[in-house]
Amino acid sequence: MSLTVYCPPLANIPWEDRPQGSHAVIWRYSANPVIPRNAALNSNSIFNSAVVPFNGHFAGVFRVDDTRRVMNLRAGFSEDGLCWHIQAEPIQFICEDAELARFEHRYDPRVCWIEDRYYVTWCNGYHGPTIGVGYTFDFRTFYQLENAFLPYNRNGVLFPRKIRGKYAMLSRPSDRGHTPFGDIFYSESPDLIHWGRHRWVLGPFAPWCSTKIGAGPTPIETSEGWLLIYHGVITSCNGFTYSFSALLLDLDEPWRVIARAEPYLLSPQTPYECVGDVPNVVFPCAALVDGATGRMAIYYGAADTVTALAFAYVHELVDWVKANTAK
Ligand code: BMA
Repeated sequence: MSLTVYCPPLANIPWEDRPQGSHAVIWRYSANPVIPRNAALNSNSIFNSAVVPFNGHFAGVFRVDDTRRVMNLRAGFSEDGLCWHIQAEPIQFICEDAELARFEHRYDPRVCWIEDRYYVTWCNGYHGPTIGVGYTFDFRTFYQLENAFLPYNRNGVLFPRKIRGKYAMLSRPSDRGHTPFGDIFYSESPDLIHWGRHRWVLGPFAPWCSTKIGAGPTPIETSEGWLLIYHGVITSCNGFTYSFSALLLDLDEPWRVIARAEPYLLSPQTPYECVGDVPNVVFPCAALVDGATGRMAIYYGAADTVTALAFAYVHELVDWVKANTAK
């Protein structure tokens, strides 16, 4: 069956062909890391960040930990999705409630175009981590809405359209620290303020993700279901190792998993993934898609230090998920 990818064309998607002789379903950018740790003023590290098409080029919200090791978000712009200009100052969200706007920490942003604007979700410190929600039209002025959930929660990822008439979000309830558990849940909202009808989606199921899992980039709509890339964690005697894989969710009832691959898709294996402030981490937060060709450019944080890029085709990834799902 031929797959339909419900995404607009993106002819200028960053892209590199699969290396000669390789049959891999995903391959790394040869010039990784695409964003080095010191690509912004006073940055200790730039990782776990979200990019989207913007005005014929690209824009994004970046996790920049500064040289004080304060975790915050900065906007950035790029002509080609490869060379990024990341702002010297963190985003100042405009928020009606000073209590809500007070800063504890902000990290791991996702950006999702819905209807008429770019929504940003992130891990927002409010007496512990929870899901911050905001929006922007131009990546210059940002507005902050209510937190989606009570603490503690992380990895809030919006769907790019309403489902059954409601906004929809995946999230991962957690604890205050380096959470040693974690399942993905689905929630819906009439207004992006009030969230409910929570449904369990998936928990750890294979050794590579036996500690916890969490949604990654905005889900990609296809005729076979929502293609979701997500991270999973295994605990070894040396701590956590973060890999990522992919699964398919039902289009109308996205808490129902149609297929999920047993193996990981990409695990930390290169020096920039294995060595850094937190070794052995690949953490995807964004995927650009060219609806015309199915090309994907997946942006992921590597070793909590730099941002890396990998390429795939949506239709090959969907086939791979289905072929690697346990019968
Ligand atoms: C998670 C988050 C991510 C980070 C990962 C690995 O709990 O803090 O930002 O990449 O741990 O350290």
